[in-house]
Amino acid sequence: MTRRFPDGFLWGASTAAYQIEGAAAEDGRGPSIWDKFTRRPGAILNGDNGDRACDHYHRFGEDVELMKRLNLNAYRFSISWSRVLPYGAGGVNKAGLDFYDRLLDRVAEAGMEPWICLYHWDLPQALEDKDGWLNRDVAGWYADYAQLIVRRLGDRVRHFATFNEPNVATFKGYGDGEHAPGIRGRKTALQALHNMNLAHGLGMQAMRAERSGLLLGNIYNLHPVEPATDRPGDREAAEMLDAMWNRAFPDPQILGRYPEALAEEMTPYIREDDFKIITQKLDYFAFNHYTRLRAKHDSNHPFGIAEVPPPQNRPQTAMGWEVAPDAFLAQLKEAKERYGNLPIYVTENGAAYPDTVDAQGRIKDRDRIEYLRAYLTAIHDAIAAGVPVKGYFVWSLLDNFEWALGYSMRFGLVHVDYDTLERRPKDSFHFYAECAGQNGVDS
Ligand code: IFM
Repeated sequence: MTRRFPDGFLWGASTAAYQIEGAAAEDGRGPSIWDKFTRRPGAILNGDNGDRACDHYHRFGEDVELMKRLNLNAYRFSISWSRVLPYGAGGVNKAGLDFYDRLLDRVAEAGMEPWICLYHWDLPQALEDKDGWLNRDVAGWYADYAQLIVRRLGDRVRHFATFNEPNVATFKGYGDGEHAPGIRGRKTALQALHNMNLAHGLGMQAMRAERSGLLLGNIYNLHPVEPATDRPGDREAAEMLDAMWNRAFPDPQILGRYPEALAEEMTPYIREDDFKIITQKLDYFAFNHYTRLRAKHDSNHPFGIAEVPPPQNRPQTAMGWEVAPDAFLAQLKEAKERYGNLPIYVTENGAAYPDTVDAQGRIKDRDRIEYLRAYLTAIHDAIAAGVPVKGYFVWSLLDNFEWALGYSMRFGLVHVDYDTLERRPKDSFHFYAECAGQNGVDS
């Protein structure tokens, strides 16, 4: 049976600059924190980096053609801040802006609506050299950058998102140190978190001052959390993970307060009127979702948390993430209940599996197809239950650089041969093209 989605539903794909663009030192791009972090011995699996990635910078025309074949009506990508502002502030790199012009023109020709995310984790290294997200001034630098992008690209783009998964950028970048810039600490994570919230608020104000009629939001990262056992330590760890992972950004930005588990500890960072800046009206509620999380107590972690893998009898992806469409449905319902009746967009969802190219050159990624089918069915169920889901963006169009895991994890609908850079649609590509084409999922 085909479950049809409401008319006008958005079928998209998401990517991120550092993960696909490559051309790291071309046409005046400045280094970002990921260019530096990937040089740290042991930081990235196999010593991989994004210098060349999928070479999307030169092959974007071919990639937009692939999106056309997918029947997409939306494409979400991020801007590399250091490509347009090599020093983070001042000194605009015209060649960098020109690249995004060319990309947007192609996206428009292909009949897709562009969604721009301003920050997908790649802070200019020049700003990190001034303490990056630990320096309150970063909020102003970010707002200037946001304004520049809207000034230059806002005539062709309506949807802008201030951040992608700010929780990951702070807690992995400045908390457990597994992501750039690789800082480990509790206070550093909290300081970065507050400064990122401030940047969101100032960025929203700057974009609205620059242009009217934009549709603005932030892209959260929401995953229901369970304690690994009933022990008090594990319950506390789950509560803290829920606060940090799920609530630390949408709560202040929409509800005007930090979650209870963090509230007291946040007070040293909050100045008078900060919440007036942070709590801006959002035009949509966007979030990324992949799985359900389990937490236990770990005294070596800055926040006392260790993530626990799913029980062995549960299906899981190559990332070790449980396939749990029931958790997704619960998350969709909770988003509506907790944050009000904003239009909801799922801006990332997908799965990594160890794909292989067979002798006929085909990639039979049945697991990924079944994952997508189950998660799209959950969206259909959510809509039937009154949750206003307006669009879905698969992660990802292409296999790409999966941060600390380098190129070992393949999330794409399109296989990328990292030696030749040849793109090869997987079976899931055809599945998703059919869903987008018929505005529905067969289940
Ligand atoms: O690759 C990432 C992406 O950059 C952010 N969301 C999760 C994806 C898979 O880990």
